[in-house]
Amino acid sequence: MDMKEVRKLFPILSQEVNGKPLVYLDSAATSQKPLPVIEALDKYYREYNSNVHRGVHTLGTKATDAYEGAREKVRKFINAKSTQEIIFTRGTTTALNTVATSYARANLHEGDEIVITYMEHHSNIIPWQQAAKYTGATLKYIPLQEDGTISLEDVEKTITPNTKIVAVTQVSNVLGTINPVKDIAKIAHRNGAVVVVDAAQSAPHMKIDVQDLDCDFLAFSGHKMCGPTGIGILYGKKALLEQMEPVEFGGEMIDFVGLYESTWKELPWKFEGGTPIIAGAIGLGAAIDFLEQVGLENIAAHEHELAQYALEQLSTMEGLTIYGPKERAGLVTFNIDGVHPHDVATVLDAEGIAVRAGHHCAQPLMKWLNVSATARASFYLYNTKEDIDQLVAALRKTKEYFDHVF
Ligand code: 7TS
Repeated sequence: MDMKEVRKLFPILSQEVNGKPLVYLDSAATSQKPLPVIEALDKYYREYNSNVHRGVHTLGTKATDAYEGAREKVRKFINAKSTQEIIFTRGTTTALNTVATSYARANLHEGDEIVITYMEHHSNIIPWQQAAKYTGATLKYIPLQEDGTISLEDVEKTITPNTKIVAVTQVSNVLGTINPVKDIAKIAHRNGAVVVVDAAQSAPHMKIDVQDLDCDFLAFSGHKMCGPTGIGILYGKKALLEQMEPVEFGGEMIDFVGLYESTWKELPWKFEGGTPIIAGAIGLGAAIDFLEQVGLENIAAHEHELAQYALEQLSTMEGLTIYGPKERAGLVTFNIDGVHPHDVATVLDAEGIAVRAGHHCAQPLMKWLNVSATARASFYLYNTKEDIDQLVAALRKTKEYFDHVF
């Protein structure tokens, strides 16, 4: 599918903001939604809204089929062996917390190590800090090289036979760094550790094969990949999920409830307490169909071209610092000398351009970069080179304005 045609499927993009055509460059925070996803949600609520796994009535059966059908789409999307390994969660944050609460607390002890990197999102830092506090384990960081990548040498040095968990992002939401997760998994496994992959910024943009990566757990969010908010995925190897205790207890997740003891349903439902995220899962299923129709390879190639074009254009601007390596995913994080990124984002907004400014939920990385905040432009399948031209022109204007005024 031609990307110009793909863009037309996103109704929100054809509006004006502050009198200018909207240029949406904040997809790393959340992506926009295409018509097939909006229509799938609309159809569910109009035609077969019902709770799942309970009644035998027709709408209930339709909703259950759609909900479980979405699970199979996710399974195929990441090439998991079984739908029992696919747990619907509220998002990446909930998925990572499930592993840190259930797996880590039961399996870690004093003297054990949890290894993460300096480029993690807070969602892949704080659950491990908490797990370390609870179990007496130590949290260790794989250092970054000057360009914002990690070297396998440093991975080898940081992971030891005491390491029980290695949790790493596949793509940095700030630097755009793409981490060698498969190699990291090999090193972790050689030392007897399990590997948790934060795929929040990779699953929307590149083909993921959990069997090829050989990761033990993997987490991602629907809302960053054209799906609705409030739905995400925890993938886990069946053997590990089977030995884990649920985190939430209540309806839907039980097999038998006695007065003082209860037993759980089999996987994956033992981790899905309460009425599940039915519309969210159906919307995510539609998003996966859509992304696969466009082709993950095409999306990755398109974004690579945009990122390289943006780097080329922005590196011609004096007084602009770009963070992260040259070979990167589809986002560019930067600062203009002497201008606070919030001011940059405010001026860009007046031009109809949406970028993110702040610490991007990565304060340890901000510390490493020696900044308090940055601006970030992030791209997705609907962005164009013209969007980047608009960004560059608006940034030149911003710079001239602040050079002139201050
Ligand atoms: N991990 C990474 C790498 C992320 O980029 C994000 C969200 C999360 C985890 C958390 O995902 P959630 O869906 O559970 O919130 N990242 C961003 C961002 O970069 N700007 O806004 C949200």
